[in-house]
Amino acid sequence: MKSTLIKSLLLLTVFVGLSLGSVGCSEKGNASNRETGKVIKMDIGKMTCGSCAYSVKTALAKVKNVVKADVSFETKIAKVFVEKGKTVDKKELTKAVEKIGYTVKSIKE
Ligand SMILES: [Cu+2]
Repeated sequence: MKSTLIKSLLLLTVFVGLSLGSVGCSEKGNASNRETGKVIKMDIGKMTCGSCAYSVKTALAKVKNVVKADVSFETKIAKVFVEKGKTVDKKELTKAVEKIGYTVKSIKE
């Protein structure tokens, strides 16, 4: 009986540990508290579904000085939020999109 209790306590600890771990994971790459300044709008080509839009969003968010990116599959528009007081290299944004197989039809601030 006693060993069963220990086993369930152990399982509970593992479970709690795992759920805490996944919470930490989902917060990775969070926009945190960086303020956004300018917004760059990009017209993205070759997206065929919502998951394409998500891939583009993830790629854009990794570019230097980008706080976050919003990509709409419906409008094919990507909005890139630049960190306040910083600049983002448009060539880097284009490269990030093309690297994963999509195209940039236009890009403007
Ligand atoms: Cu897709």
